[in-house]
Amino acid sequence: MNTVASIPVSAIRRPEAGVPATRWSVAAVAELFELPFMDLLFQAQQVHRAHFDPNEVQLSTLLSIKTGGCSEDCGYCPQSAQHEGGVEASKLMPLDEVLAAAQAAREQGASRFCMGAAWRSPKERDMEQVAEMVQGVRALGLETCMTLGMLDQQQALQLKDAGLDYYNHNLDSAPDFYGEIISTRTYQDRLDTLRHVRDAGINVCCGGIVGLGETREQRAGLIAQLANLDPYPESVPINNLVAVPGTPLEGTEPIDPFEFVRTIAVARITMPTTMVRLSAGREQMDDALQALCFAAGANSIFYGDRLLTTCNPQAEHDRALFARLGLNGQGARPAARQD
Ligand code: SAM
Ligand code: DTB
Ligand code: SF4
Repeated sequence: MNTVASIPVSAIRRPEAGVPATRWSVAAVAELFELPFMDLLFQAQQVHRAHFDPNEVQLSTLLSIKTGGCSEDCGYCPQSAQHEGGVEASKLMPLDEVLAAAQAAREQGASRFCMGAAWRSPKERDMEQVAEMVQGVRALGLETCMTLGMLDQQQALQLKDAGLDYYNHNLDSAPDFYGEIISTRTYQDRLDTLRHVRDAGINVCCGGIVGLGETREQRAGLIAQLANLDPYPESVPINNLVAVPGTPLEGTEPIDPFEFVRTIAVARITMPTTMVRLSAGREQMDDALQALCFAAGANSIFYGDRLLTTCNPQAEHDRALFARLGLNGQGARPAARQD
């Protein structure tokens, strides 16, 4: 079990395949959160530099391929049909429109294209169409990611056969807070989907949201869950709640920005070779706060003017920010995981 007085980088390196993951207790993760801010950032930078070029940030572009009308009741989400004034439901986007968006993303400099659908889980009749999307986007030379809700083993294998590189499915919160936010699917349902994705040989993208009204202990609980997945995810999106009008979480008190940076740093320390993605919520952050997130070990962003249904900073603004910080927007990869 890790303690955090001083963690030698060698002790927290990701274990080789087949070796059980280093276990993180919630208490040990909570101790990281308690560190003085500068000590925490310093430790996170050390871990980051041991595994990555600290000036590289990977760029993923999102596209909502099926928007709104979702049967689930996730309290943060504007796409749930259960919330008043949710976004209008649309049908699955035609392949040519998806490919046009992917091409545009590539031209803007994205290395990964992530397609999201507002589904509880894909229906059998949808699978052929989404498989064609994966094949088409891959043929453009982009990495592919999908987030379609829960998958069974067969569906995960179908996506693997189509060439899917990553599947995004978030744990969202600590197990002891989860029930406050979502009632229509269980924490175990999410873990089962993650197992199916892992067993199919698809890279796992799994993270969560902060600022839902959870405690620091519960943020530590989320990070411990992620870090103890065996192996831990290749990609960990950390979303800051976008409190959308009409959702049950409208009006939620925003989290202290330094606490958000702490969450990034703790994710970096506990999952040294993962891509930590500074995800939803950048539109509400200023440039200085985003720079702190990169200093804390974030090395990926969603790039492009929209997330799924909400706004993201303009690509031009991100390019200017990267230039000011001397960051390269590329397909960053850890040395340990280079193909
Ligand atoms: N329907 C699929 C699912 O839930 O797995 C895929 C799309 S869902 C929108 C993907 C993730 O986006 C959620 O798990 C959540 O972490 C994040 N998300 C959704 N709405 C958000 C919001 N308002 N603020 C921050 N993150 C959000
Ligand atoms: C993730 O963790 N964040 C992205 C992506 N995975 C699919 C989605 C953020 C959605 C923010 C709210 C919206 O735009 O609808
Ligand atoms: Fe549906 Fe996903 Fe939104 Fe939950 S987060 S309501 S499953 S689209």
